[in-house]
Amino acid sequence: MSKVIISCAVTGAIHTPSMSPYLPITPEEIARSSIEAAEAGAAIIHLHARDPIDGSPTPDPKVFMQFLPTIKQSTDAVINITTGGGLNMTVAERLAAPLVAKPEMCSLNMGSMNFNIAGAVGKRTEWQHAWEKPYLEGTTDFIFRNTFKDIENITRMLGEEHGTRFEFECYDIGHLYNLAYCAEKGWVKPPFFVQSIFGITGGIGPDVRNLMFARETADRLFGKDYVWSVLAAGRHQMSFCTMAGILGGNVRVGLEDSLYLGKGTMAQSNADQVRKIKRILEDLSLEIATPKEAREILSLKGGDMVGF
Ligand code: KMH
Ligand code: ZN
Repeated sequence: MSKVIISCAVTGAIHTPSMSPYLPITPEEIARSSIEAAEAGAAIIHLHARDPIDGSPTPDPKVFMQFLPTIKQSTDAVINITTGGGLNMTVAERLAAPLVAKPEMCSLNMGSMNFNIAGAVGKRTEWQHAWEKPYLEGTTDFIFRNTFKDIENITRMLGEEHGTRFEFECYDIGHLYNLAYCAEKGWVKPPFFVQSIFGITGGIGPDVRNLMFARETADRLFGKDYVWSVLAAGRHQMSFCTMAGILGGNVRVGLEDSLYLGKGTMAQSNADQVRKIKRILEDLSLEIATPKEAREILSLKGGDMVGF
């Protein structure tokens, strides 16, 4: 059993400011929350950016550059920047910051899909910002675009040209086959960091049999050429990460994927979620990978080989 890589996705583009007072919004909050998460044991920090005024997702490289150097100078964590961006961003917008930052890692979403987070509106009637409710409700009519041409372009523009490696976001079993296609085409090189995602409406559901099938399918398609990680949305986050650890996989937590620490308890920080999964994994006699070990496992280019 190799050591477990803990990723932490600190803010994302799914949850909106009104949903939690603990969601990092400003560059200072994103930087501080990332540093705390790294200090708590996260080897990889997955990052989106937000408009500091209204908390809406932004692709603006200038906003990313207000927190990337601070995180890099304060931790040894691997920085992983989203290419998924926020809902309704064009692919070109989504790539703007990664192309400036040239990070060690980026997310890469392995297929177009419906990406419905309208359920997050729930019974809420009070919203801090006018954009929040329509943003969420609009996702019932939203297609998250990730064509094979998009994927090829991203692997070329970031992978080939800047040595960026990828967290392959696989929301369904078919996305694993899409990754195998990309490997056959030579667009991507092993080891493949496969992030199996459960519980997004539009992707595969959070059923343990799906977790097992994803693991078994990835074994069949990639053999020793992949490193498996798991994230699950909302209330499934910790149980799926625990099962992933037991199955020899790695884990992703963070307020991007769940605002909770446990049933009815909001997470007051990303670090709280990192500490919780670290405690669970260590109680299972699993060891946690350092950023240095994560770089070795994932063949990353090194924390200084970046554009920030
Ligand atoms: N929001 C997560 C379910 C990305 O940023 O490119 C997947 C994700 C995608 O983090
Ligand atoms: Zn993300």
